[in-house]
Amino acid sequence: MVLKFLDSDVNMDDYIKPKAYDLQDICRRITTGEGWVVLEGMFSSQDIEMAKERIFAGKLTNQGSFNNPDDRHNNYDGLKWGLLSRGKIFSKMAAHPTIMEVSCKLLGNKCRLSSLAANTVLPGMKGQQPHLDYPYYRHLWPESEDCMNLPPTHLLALQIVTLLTDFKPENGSTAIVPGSHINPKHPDNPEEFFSKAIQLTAKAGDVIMFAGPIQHCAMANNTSQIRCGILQHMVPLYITPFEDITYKVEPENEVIRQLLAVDNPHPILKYQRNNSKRGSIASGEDMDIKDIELGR
Ligand SMILES: O=C(O)CCC(=O)C(=O)O
Repeated sequence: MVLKFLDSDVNMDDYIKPKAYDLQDICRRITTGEGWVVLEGMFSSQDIEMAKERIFAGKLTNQGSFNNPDDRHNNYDGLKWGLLSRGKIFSKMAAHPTIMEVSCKLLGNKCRLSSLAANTVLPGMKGQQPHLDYPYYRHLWPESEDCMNLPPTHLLALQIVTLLTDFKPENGSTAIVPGSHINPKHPDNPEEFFSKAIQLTAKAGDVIMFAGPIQHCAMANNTSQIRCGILQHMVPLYITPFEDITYKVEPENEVIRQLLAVDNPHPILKYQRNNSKRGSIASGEDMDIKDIELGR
């Protein structure tokens, strides 16, 4: 397929600030408020066109295979992963200064990208299993009840959806349960989820942000047009990213370096065994004076 736009057509400097932008209010609404916000008009129609033609070049096949009960929503057919290696436009979108500002405020100044995927709900497609986002998967946590009850201001993930088409209830816009990120619980009972959920409405070029532990899912598309958004999952530097996003990606600039955590020194090698000696620590055989203690 011949693309209309090349990487050289991407302008990394013409970012648009969303309408009525108030950083403090956005952060309050995502954490102690209802858990979500819509930021209007952040991407031009040309940026959207560039992203769409790359997402729809080739087949829409999800290469994931996720089998944990809390992870099965990732088997959804509309998901296309590895966007950073599919064109510069995706780096531009992920590095939007407003996305970075809100992410840094909520997750720390060195927060990183955890995953960048597109989610398309084709006409006639069913919705996704209601879920919470990584790392709020039960198999990653102690088994005790309420173990995920961090204060809502201590977020471990922010989900950012950049809309490439309008989102409305008829075409499968995201459903969320307002306030469910405060004392997070998995939506094991779909009936309860659907009775409390609202569906978000926003336009192509807008950005939806919500707290990772909020109950949510993509819904069924009952129209004849596609519904598509980019899912940008951001986490603090100390969380292992969900997706391996670094392969084949050359950081374009400092912001992309931050997103990929290229300069993160951890884990640091602090102690190195002398290779010639293979004793075990338990047996005390490793007390070789030649072992190297590495500096701080
Ligand atoms: O596409 C959407 O509306 C939400 C997608 C989502 O929640 C996910 O894949 O984790």
